[in-house]
Amino acid sequence: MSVLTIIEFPDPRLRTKAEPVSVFDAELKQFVADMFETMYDANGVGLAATQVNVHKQVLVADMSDERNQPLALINPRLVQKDGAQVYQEGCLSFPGIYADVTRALKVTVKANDVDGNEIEREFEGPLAVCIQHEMDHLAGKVFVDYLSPLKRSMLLKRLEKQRKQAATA
Ligand code: GNR
Ligand code: NI
Repeated sequence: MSVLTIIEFPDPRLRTKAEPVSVFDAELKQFVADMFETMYDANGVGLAATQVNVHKQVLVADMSDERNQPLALINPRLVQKDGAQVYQEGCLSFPGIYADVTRALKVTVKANDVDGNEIEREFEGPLAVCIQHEMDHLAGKVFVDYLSPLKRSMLLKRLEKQRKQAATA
């Protein structure tokens, strides 16, 4: 097991589109275990493989307070979305930055589990936000892409400022 390095904006590798997984072997299971370890270590509620510079369609999530409901989706495909919700999002690739984003309230996703079985699941509320946020990462998209140019440049300046302060602290 290992904690992997999370890449941060504006690293251009965050724009890479992930490739589908076709081999469901022990190496994949080890990678998923490392992604969970990395997500829990960073106190995140989700993590996409893109964020650890692995460009395969793999995401993990756990929105439970007890951190005991791990969910791993391989090759996730959105098959239905309904309604809308606004949720304040953060991202491990944008430490300390938060912004309201509007997304679907409910999503139905087809995916593979770590053994390669086809699964279909419905997600609603905060977990649906998380799944959409992670699926965006796999497509090379990040949450600030949804903001107005003004709001985005404000937040990105804040990110720069926080980094400079952290460097001299
Ligand atoms: O830890 C995370 N928190 C979060 C909060 C609101 C909406 C989405 C997220 S996902 C984020 C972890 C992360 O960056 N996943 O890509
Ligand atoms: Ni993120």
